[in-house]
Amino acid sequence: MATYAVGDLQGCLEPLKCLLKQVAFDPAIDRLWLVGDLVNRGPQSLETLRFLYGMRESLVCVLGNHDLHLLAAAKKIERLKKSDTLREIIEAPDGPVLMEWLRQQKLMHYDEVRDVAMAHAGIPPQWSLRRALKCAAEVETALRDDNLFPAYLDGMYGNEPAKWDNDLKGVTRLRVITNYFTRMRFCTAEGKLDLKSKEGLDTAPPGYKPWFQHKERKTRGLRIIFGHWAALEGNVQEPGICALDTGCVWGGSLTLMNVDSGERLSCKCDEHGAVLPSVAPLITESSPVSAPR
Ligand SMILES: [Mn+2]
Repeated sequence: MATYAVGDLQGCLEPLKCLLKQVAFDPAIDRLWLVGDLVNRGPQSLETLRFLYGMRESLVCVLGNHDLHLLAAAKKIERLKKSDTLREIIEAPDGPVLMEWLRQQKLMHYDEVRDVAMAHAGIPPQWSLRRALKCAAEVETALRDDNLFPAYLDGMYGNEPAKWDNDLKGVTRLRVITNYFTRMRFCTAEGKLDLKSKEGLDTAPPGYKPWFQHKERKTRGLRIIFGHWAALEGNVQEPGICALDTGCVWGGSLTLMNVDSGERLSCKCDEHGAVLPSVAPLITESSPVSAPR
């Protein structure tokens, strides 16, 4: 029995299958954690969702910005962009079932036994684990509630307010929480977000840092698995922080990590997010299992 975490799939089903085969993944006993952004931009968004739904009992999944965008587009709350590859899901006969399943997923996962958390973009520095779980639960409740769901999606888009305040109410409050968990890269120590910069660690706007680099970060010591930030290429030298988005859909690779050993396996992809047939998956690196407390 093993537990693995995999980076942003974005509809890249073949690289996922390739990695699961490499570790002889057995859905009956093994577990797969997904950092979110299961769909969009890549070649097989619908097939990816179908595949995952078929093994849903073996999954732990947190939602990413692209997953939420799919739910909003399906409700006609947000229009599809030219680069979106989500129409096939929205128009599929089983689309409603797949999206209903997606809607039940979390914004943040915490494994008490391992003391490991997972969120698509990360956890803002000013939040403790407790606060983060509470905030994630607020959005998860809205997602699952038939009455709150449309209003939540309708109010979800936007970069403001840039910073958390416990006095925030309604969809504004849910929007900030969603931006932290699904879109964050750079922020200030107080958690003020910059949602425009998307490049590497050295491109922080003045006064901003990657969310995990703030010295005062309240989740220091907690292991955190995240995706979303392809420009990091999976390289973060921060104890306990595991970056898994290695840009599969952009001609990078898909990364699978054994949650307990930290061992990583990568599958190289072409610019369409398909497996490069001549390149065998490689064990690329190990990262420390436990962070200093
Ligand atoms: Mn993302």
